[in-house]
Amino acid sequence: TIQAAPDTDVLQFPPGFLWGSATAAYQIEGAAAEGGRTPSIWDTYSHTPGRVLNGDTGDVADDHYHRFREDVALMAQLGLTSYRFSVSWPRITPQVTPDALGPVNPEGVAFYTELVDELLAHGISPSITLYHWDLPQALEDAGGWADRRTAERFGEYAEVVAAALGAKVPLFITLNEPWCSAYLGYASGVHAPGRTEPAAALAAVHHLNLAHGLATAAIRRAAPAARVAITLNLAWVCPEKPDSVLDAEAARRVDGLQNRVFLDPVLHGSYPADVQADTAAVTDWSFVHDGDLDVISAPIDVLGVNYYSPTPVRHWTRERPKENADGHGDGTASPWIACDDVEFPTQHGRKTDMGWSIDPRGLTELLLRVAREAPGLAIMVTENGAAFPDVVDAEGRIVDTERIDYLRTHLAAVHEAIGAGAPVTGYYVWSLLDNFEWAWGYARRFGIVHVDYETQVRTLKDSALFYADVIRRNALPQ
Ligand code: PNW
Repeated sequence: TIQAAPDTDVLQFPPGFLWGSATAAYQIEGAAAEGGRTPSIWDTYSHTPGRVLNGDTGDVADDHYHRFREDVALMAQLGLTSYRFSVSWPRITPQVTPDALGPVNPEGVAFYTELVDELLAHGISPSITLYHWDLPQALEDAGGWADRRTAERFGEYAEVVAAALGAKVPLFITLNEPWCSAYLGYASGVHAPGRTEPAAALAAVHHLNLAHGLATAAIRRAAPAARVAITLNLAWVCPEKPDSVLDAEAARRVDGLQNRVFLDPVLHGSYPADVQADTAAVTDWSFVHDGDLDVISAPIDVLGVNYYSPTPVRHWTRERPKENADGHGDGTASPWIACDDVEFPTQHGRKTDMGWSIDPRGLTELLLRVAREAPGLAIMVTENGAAFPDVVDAEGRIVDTERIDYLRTHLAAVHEAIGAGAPVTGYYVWSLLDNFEWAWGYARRFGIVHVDYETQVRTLKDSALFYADVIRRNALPQ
């Protein structure tokens, strides 16, 4: 007879741990020109030839705008206790200009109200991201995130959403991954709006931080019961040779630009002096006004951490050709400002379909770092997951064993961080559905639920069944 596995083989999660999945408006909604919505920078970018693989756009995406009830039913079937989604700013205030928010669009508010009500009716707790990259195009036309007024209008938009939904929504996340918005949008140009202007990218960093601070104040006013978070894609920076002074210097630079330039103002009310000094030739940082850091450092309730892959770094010397492991240095612009002497060595070993290497230790390390740096602040893993090509068996089942393995090892990493004292209160798989993967269009699939883009039929992958089992047990079976 087979013996039951002893309890010690099971990694139990804390009671009340939130089990979720995450999506973003432009990646799933479609209905780009419906419900009073006006174009965002991602509409413009994806409709510009050569920007997105295969010319894909978010015009239809997963048609979630029309199918959200079916999608919430899927979430309920999986047993999700929370769902993280984003609100599309150009649905809420489609006539926004740099100087005025403009009227609130009742159709936009109605869509998200119906979605929230549907979630609550199924016992699923909504977590709203206010900005997941779909900036109204009219704001970009006036300078976008390089212009301070974008942050001011964002604060007003946040107040509208918080006033409309704050009584029903326990968690508002101001921004998703400002690193991507600033550096991929304004320095390397591989994301919308596709600009390659390092000075604008650093101004964008500050205006995104300011937008977070202004939105935090707005949510406190309009939805005093809600909790406030920001989601950062922090890097687990690994110097190639830990005892090399030059590699350590490369690591400091990358840590500054990706982690500390966002963590320090929010948690400590200051910008890292070394980052300001390193980038002095690019900008004088005069976009930071008196009082801004007080706004930005208003207390938050939760820090959201998105983690996919480690970041190995080393010093680059002109004596050897530079590696292109970050997809840059090949004629396209780099997202790494003032980092000519830094490179990202190619890693060996398993990789996802994005070419991102797999190392769950980074998730444990990042959660523990945040726990040390912000004692007592709750942490959520607001995104973690992997793209892999579909493996379909003879019965048509999607046997995504590699994704299950990725989720299993990363959940074990979260469990380890909790055991070591990190107050992690929830985990969201990226993503619920296959969706518009930005510059990669529909050619990369992150979903635990498969989407057939011809028919819009949704099919649970094996990873969805695995995740449902984890949720049911509130534990990771070994
Ligand atoms: C995140 N990088 O994006 C986003 O929050 C999601 O919308 C996205 O679908 C998911 O991760 C998977 O890509 C990132 O180049 C995009 O380092 C690019 C990078 C990091 C995160």
